[in-house]
Amino acid sequence: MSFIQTLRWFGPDDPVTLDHIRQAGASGVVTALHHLRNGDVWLVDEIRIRKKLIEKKGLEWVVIESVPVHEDIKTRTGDFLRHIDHYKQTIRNLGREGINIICYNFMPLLDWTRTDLDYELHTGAKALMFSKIALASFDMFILNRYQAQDDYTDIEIKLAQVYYSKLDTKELERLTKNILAGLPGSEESYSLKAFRKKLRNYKEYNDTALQNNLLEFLKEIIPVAEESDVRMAIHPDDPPFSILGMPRVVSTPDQIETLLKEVNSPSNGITFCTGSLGVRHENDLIRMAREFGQAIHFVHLRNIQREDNDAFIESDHLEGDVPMYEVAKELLLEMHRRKSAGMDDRIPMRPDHGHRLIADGDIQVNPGYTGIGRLKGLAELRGLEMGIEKSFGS
Ligand code: DNO
Repeated sequence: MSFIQTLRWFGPDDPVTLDHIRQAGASGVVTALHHLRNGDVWLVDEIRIRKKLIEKKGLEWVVIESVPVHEDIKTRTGDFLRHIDHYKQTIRNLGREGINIICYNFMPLLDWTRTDLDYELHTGAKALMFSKIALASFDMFILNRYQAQDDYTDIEIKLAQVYYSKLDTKELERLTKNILAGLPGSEESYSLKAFRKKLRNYKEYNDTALQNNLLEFLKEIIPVAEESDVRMAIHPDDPPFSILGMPRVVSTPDQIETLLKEVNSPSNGITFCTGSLGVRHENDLIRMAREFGQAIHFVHLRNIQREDNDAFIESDHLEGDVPMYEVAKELLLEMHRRKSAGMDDRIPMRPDHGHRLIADGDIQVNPGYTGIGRLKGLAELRGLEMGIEKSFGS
């Protein structure tokens, strides 16, 4: 029993091409129509053209990552009803074209966030990292968010002051860009001024208020996904704690349990992203993989090394604080369970992110989405999977 091995592709402009993906040994592609505006309906013709392009290379488009959720839906303001209708139509169109897994997220304003995209590891390879202290100095001294200090401890404030005082203009611009310009896959980017304005929309929001809006959204779209034979797979918050005063809804087992229970359906599930969920040391990933097994429609395998002051470095796939062997074993057992129950058994998996290695530095790749770094991650995970399977006697 094996994962469907996939790699993410950012479309025809991605320097890591479909040919590269095939050479890495993946059979599946994870992509989205990134050229569309957030909120547009994905038309059948456009989906079909993209699908043909992938199939011509002998690959299969197995997961959409992501159909972005419009900000109006997250705050249930403005044009949210129209946007929900559009979202439903996109689900129907994707189902019609036989693409049955949709990854999405419900993070306010920013998708995934890192503060350093060039962190040098002891090997000389480059990794992505997140530092809460760097984020705090951006928050308090660059963004100048009102009452931002209230969200940090005295020690964090002091460390952030020191961090900020050492930044030169270039580093300051880079930090701002890393946070606001949008990492690959985030369909939004902001200037400081625009971001300040948007942030006001979340002033009154705590986690529960945003969770209610997520549940309302799910109640609307999940019946459509069921009819269309589509499985929705919400991606956890990354990082899995509040940043810049914004609420979080998919960071803990309780939050995941609520969203699965309140809208109970085989079409309502999750993307099990070990790198995102693993940042919270109290998240027991082995247990979560077991307990949420049935609802896991898509897997991102990535490792992280937790550092002091809520920082983390994206480590090698098999090294770090995520117990990758045990987690992979649980997920493989889940696929065996599905098979014995006569169900659709194989879960698509992608090695999430890769280091910048060897020739990765020669081309302008999307941060985290290197060719060689991800190929290494995939190869290691493939070996891990084979070892576990052999130990099962399969
Ligand atoms: C980062 C990714 C995110 C993720 C979206 C899902 O590398 O895991 O871009 O795809 O948040 O909607």
